[in-house]
Amino acid sequence: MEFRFILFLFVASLPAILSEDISATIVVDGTTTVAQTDDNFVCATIDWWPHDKCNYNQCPWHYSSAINLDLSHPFLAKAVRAFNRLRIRVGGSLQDQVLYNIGNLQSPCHPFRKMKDGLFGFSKGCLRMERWDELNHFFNATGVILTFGLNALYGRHKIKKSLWGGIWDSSNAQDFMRYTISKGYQIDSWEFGNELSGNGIGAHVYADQYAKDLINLKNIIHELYKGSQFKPSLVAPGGFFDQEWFAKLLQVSGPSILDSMSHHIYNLGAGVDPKLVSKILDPNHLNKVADTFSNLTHLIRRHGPWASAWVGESGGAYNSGGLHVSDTFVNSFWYLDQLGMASKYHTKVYCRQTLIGGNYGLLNATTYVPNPDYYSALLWHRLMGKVVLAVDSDGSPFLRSYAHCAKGRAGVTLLLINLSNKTNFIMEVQNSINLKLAVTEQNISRDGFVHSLKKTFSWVGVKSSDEPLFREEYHLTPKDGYVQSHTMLLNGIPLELTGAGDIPRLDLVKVNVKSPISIAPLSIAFIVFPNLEAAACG
Ligand SMILES: *[C@@H]1O[C@H](CO)[C@@H](O)[C@H](O)[C@H]1NC(C)=O
Ligand SMILES: *[C@@H]1O[C@H](CO)[C@@H](O)[C@H](O)[C@H]1NC(C)=O
Ligand SMILES: *[C@@H]1O[C@H](CO)[C@@H](O)[C@H](O)[C@H]1NC(C)=O
Ligand SMILES: *[C@@H]1O[C@H](CO)[C@@H](O)[C@H](O)[C@H]1NC(C)=O
Ligand SMILES: *[C@@H]1O[C@H](CO)[C@@H](O)[C@H](O)[C@H]1NC(C)=O
Ligand SMILES: CC(=O)N[C@H]1CO[C@H](CO)[C@@H](O)[C@@H]1O
Repeated sequence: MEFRFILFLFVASLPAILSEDISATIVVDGTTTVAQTDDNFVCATIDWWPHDKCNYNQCPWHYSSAINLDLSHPFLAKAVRAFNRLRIRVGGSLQDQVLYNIGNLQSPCHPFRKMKDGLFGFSKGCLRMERWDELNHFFNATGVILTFGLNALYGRHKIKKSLWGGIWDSSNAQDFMRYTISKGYQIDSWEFGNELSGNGIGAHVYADQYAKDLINLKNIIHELYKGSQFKPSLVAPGGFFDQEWFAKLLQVSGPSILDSMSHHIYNLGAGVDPKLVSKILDPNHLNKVADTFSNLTHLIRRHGPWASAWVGESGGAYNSGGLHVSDTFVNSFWYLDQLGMASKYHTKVYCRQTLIGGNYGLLNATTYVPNPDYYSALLWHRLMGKVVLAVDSDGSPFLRSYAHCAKGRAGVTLLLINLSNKTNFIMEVQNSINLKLAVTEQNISRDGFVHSLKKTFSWVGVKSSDEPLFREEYHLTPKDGYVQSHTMLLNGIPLELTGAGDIPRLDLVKVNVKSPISIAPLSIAFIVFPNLEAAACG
């Protein structure tokens, strides 16, 4: 027997300049699982860029790379620990020039240096094992779930322009993995290569060769982890989606080689683009990338149903992000919308470029103080469970809505994003009388209809219907109403580190469930309905 639970929200838009009220409905279907993310969907990256990586006369990386990040900075550990378990991916453009200082490596162990004809303008760089130890101690102490991106160009040579050929030489990576295992360092997944797919960014490799190298790497992982309880998964290619190249990679590598297909997203344009803010607030622009998600979903279903989809790196604006955009409140419209959209399209993990470094860091690269998106990530992580529910909205495209089962408890969490600078969206949570309408529209059989009436609005753990029920609201707005503020307000209170450098509490506001929900212009809200019993959230 199917019980349908439907959360029926009536939306009335109240434009500041009084004209007609527009009313619409948002329907959350609590009976159907649209998709499921990984338990640890939110992920952030640590890159390899040295302090002298510059774009547009800015050098926003400072000392934030895997090689020189200050791991003893108290804000860093606190920011990571606040997630309980944060997924981190170590990788980025220079990944395919990293040497591991272990085993028979013949080259001296130098850091990255500027080099005119080097890939991305830098020489090869080297990771000392002492530093690798430090990183792992940090990851272990802060509960990090680690994806490490391996150098996939090692042993290859440039054939012409950006095309690289030859077989991947696994020796240095093998020695590195062997060392990692001998130390007992937990690696969740090994990723192979960075942005070498399709036409590549700095370099590219043909998909059939890449696929053969993946088979080799899978065998190596299998061998090296023979005695281990946990076997890391294999993730690739960590590049931009290219239909033909991605399909070929799955076809040639074959069943069960690749566990996750990772792709990168920079859908806002260059960091210096003066239109960044207007693109972020434009629903049509935000929607464009849905095509990539959708195509990847179909491609995996068709050519490699054993693999899942990951966003391995996504920073919004490329070339280190946009100053006073990526690091300010307005970026959360893009970021949270991305998390919502990616989950709907079966993405298991979404890695934000970066945890720290560039203009798009969740943490400021010099002060290690969280930027607004840090809090958006944390709220998502704490409130949005892994089951994605269907949301139907016939309202304004400026009001974007996503619904998941609540995290770690009963109920449903809604994410509502108001891109409009002039419309206040008022929603009424309808009672069971109005629900009847919704159910009728769903064409449910007579028998189902009776049951659904009883079940549609079933509040968990409530004996008396007179007892007031609450929902929990988290409203995010920019300080002083300025969308490019570096400070985000939660329910009107600035989110700032405490005097001791701790992440502040993320305090909710309790609201009677029958009162209307109001989403102010240019604001974002998470609304938790802890008492809603949705079948899909069982
Ligand atoms: C990680 O930390 C746990 C407890 O904090 C400890 O038991 C374990 O040995 C550590 N593992 C490594 C590889 O450092
Ligand atoms: C998605 O697939 C459609 C149909 O094959 C194609 O027209 C479109 O260009 C693809 N988009 C992307 C981003 O791959
Ligand atoms: C980091 O913080 C410093 C000091 O507050 C500020 O000057 C700088 O603009 C911030 N960087 C970014 C990218 O927000
Ligand atoms: C809203 O945004 C539009 C387009 O950016 C702008 O022209 C208009 O002045 C803004 N209105 C308000 C009330 O801020
Ligand atoms: C419900 O009924 C309408 C009109 O009769 C029809 O167009 C629609 O396809 C039906 N939906 C379902 C899910 O059966
Ligand atoms: C329907 C509505 O309110 N549209 C407005 C949404 O906000 C954008 C910019 O923030 C305006 O340009 C629209 O007119």
